[in-house]
Amino acid sequence: MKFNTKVIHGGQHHDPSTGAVMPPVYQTSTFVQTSPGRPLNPDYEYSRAANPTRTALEEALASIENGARGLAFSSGLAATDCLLRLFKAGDEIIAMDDLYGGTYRLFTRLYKDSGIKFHFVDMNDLEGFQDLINENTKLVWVETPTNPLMKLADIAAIAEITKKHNILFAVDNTFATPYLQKPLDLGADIVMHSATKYLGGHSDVIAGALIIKDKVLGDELHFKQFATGATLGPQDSFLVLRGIKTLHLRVQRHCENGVKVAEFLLNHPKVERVYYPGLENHPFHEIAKKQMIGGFGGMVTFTFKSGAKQDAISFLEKLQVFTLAESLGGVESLANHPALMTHASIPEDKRKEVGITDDLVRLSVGVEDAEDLIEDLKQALA
Ligand code: P1T
Repeated sequence: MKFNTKVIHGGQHHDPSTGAVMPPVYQTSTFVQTSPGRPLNPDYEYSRAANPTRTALEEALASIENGARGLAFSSGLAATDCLLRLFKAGDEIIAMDDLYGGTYRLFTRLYKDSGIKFHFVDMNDLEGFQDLINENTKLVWVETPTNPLMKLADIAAIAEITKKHNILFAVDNTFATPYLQKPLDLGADIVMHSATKYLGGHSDVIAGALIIKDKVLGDELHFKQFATGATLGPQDSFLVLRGIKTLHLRVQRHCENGVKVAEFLLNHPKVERVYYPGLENHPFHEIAKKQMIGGFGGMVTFTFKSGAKQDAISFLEKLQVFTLAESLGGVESLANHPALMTHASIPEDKRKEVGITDDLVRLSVGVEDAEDLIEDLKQALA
């Protein structure tokens, strides 16, 4: 089945009891047993373990990412947290040096006393990255493109190294979506999503996902999910499943508008630097062309010639079509100031070190008419 068919039919079955075309929202916490320990339907006894609406979503997730098992969580961070439960004191994790602020906070603050050692490295320095690998290294974690600096990591090249050393390799595929990039096909073991973003697509749900290539590892993670409990409820599972059905159409338009916005900003006299992997001058454009198939997404980040924080703030306050808000990947265009908003949990010196400056603005370009978006940017930059 091709991707555009999978988003609609992948892993989906008509409801067996009613023939409903869409899976009903099974708003139930528990399921009937005919005898102790013998549920009426052997797949369902309690919704923390499994719920049919969540199953429908999980099967769709596995289908669109080409994995053996999908798991749906109550947030992207809950999905990442569940993955981290595979590791113990003494283990080491190598992560990319530009990550969503909440992921960085989870790694550096929540897991500070866990005994797990985190390294944050430039994943494009493959030699430096390999030098860090030792017998305790258990996981490599990348976001590509990264939030907010749009750095890329070469998934196939990293997978070759992790395979050689028998290390798990996880990719946060939130920005690219499986429409543009399929990490499991490129050699990764696990894909993570903030399904709050493009998969849901309508800014109306907080959700997360893990998609695992290997069934045995998928089952182990399902056990951890069931035993800790950060599962996605039936109503939210329904919303993400509905979002996925138009993922291909939405992402196409996000990409078209993303290019137009990036090119407009590139030629604007007040703009210093535009971070968009589709631009030829983007430092990782060649990797983007290799692993992002069909477009470069709808996320665009830029800085001001003046370098002034106040210019970024005034611009954000003047926007009218773009909404100033955290999050991304919805149909509506959003704008964000990473240093004061989504990445404020990263200490200032670390932010500066990676390039999250006070004049940096991140745009999630939506699916509105591109002319209206550009007019809005023009008036806010004036
Ligand atoms: O918010 P949540 O669903 O828990 O997902 C966390 C997360 C993980 N990975 C990436 C790349 C993300 O962008 C996020 C969430 N990001 C935002 C809320 C934001 O505005 O950047």
